[in-house]
Amino acid sequence: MTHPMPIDALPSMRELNVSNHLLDDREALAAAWERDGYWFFRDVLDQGAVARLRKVYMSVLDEHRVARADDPEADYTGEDLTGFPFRMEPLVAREPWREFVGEAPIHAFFQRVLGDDPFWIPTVEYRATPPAQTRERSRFDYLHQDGFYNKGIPFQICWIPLSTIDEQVGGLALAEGLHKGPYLHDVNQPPLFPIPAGSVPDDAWRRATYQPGDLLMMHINTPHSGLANYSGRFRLSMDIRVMPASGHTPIIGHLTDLTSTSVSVLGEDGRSGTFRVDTDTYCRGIDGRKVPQAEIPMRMQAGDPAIVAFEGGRATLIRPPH
Ligand SMILES: O=C(O)CCC(=O)C(=O)O
Ligand SMILES: [Fe+2]
Repeated sequence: MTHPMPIDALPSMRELNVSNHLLDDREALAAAWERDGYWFFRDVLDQGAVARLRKVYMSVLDEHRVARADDPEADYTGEDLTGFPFRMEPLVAREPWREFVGEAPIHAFFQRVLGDDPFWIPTVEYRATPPAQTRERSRFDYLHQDGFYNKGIPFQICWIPLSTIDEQVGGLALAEGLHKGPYLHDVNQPPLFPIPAGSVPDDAWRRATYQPGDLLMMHINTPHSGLANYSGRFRLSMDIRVMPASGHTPIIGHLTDLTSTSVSVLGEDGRSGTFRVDTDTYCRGIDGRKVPQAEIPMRMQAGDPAIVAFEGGRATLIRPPH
């Protein structure tokens, strides 16, 4: 098993660099991004918008009686977690991220930081993580680089805490400056290609005590991992993915045709295309596993919602939106 650091090493982990003072200086922002592979901004997201999003999470926790809707700490009540929607499926269906990014001050902040209109990739995770049931596993949930599983979409990950996430609660740790490649994932271990233990030097790890209003933006190839929750509270966060609208955006819509050598897609924005599929095309389900080329038409079909990324005439990625 991947076990990048001893379980008790979090206290010695260095803090993330804070980039608030670089806002509105595009060159300085770009230099920090190039050096670190992330920007961490303190208290930049409208507190009202964050609170409204958090309220949606809390209503699900309250319904399952695992926390009280009005509890700012989101303390776990101890109620049985059988039947608790660990992937927050009710939110996946309801898509509260759309309302969130549509709030004027949130939209304005992303325009400011991107220097362009935001183009949102609908790959969103709502995380309401209860206290860990065991401390026998590594504190690191799953070390990965999003880029390995999302080839050809140069998005930036936006990791958004919705409650105080201190060292006990865990949250997220990343490896600073390791986004420049090569991928750390082991290409010889299909279908998930895990990162081998020891790939990230211990002194590269960074974390922070996250607060509502903070925003961590990561390069698509920055190695990172969620951290097991060792507190008595829920860990509440959302991660969403953004690109500048003028960038090389993927087509997001529905498949119109799919064989093991070709994919056609019609986008919600009216764009469409037909692209070559080859052994390097990463076709995946929501779990990230790569589908062998010959099996692709058995896994997805015309009519399915999909994101298709491409380079020239070749599809680099075919995946469901979530
Ligand atoms: O929040 C987590 O536990 C993991 C987050 C993550 O992998 C991401 O934001 O891409
Ligand atoms: Fe990730």
